[in-house]
Amino acid sequence: MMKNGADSQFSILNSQSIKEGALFVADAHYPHHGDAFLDLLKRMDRGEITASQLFLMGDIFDLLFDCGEYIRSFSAEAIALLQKLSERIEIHYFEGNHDFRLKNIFPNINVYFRKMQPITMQWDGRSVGLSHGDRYDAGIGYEIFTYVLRDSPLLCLLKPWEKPLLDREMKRLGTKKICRSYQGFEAKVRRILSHYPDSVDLVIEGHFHQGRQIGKYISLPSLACQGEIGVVRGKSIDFVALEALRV
Ligand SMILES: [Mn+2]
Repeated sequence: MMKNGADSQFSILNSQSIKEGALFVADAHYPHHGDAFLDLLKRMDRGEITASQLFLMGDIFDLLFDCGEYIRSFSAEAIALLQKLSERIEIHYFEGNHDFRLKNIFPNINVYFRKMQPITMQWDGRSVGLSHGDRYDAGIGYEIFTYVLRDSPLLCLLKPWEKPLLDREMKRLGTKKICRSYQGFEAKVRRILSHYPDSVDLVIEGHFHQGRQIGKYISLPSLACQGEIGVVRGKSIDFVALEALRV
C-alpha cells in the first residue's frame, strides 16, 4: 500500500543491502563540536577500526558544499582521509542540511542528495528506508529555503563575498547549541513514517540527534552529542561509544 503518493523511488537500489559490521555515523558536525569524526577516520585509516560499509547519514560536516576551495580548508584533513578511505571501503553518504553538493568532492562515494532520499536497502530480509531525516514533514518554508540555498545556482553566485560570509557562518555554527531533547518526538516520528509505504519495515535517520528507537523508526545518535556510532550486529544496530568501538 502506497501512502501520500509515495512512488517508485522506494524501489530504487532495493537490491543493495546493509551488511554485518556496517557503521552508521550521523551528525558529527565537524570541525565544530569536537574531533570525534576525525578520530574515527584516523583509526579507520590505521586499520584499528574496520567496517564492511560506512554509512554517513548527513550533517557529518558542519558546513561543506562544492563551491570553491575556501570552504574545504576548514575540514581539509578529514576530507582527504575520507577520500582516501573511499578507495577501499564502500561508503554511502546521505547529504544533510549542513553538507550537500558533495559528489565532486567525493567521487568514489555513493552520494545521495536530498531529493534522492529516502533510499531503500535490504537488511536481513527487511526493507529499510534511509535518509538524513529532513526529507519529510519539514514544512514549506524549509522546502523554499533548501531550494534557494542548496538546489539552485544562486549559492555559488555569492563567490565574491565567499570568505567573509563563510568566516561569519562558521563562527556562528561553532557556538550553536545542537544537543537537546526533542519535545513531542513521538508525534514527529508518526508524521515522518506516514510518508513511507507499509512495505518499509524499518526507517533509519539522523538529523534529530536523539539516539533512540520508536517502533520501526531509528533516530541515530549524533556523534557530536552522544559520541556514539551505530554498529550493525545481527538483527540490530547497537549504539556504541566511539572510544569503546572495537570492530
Ligand atoms: Mn540535519
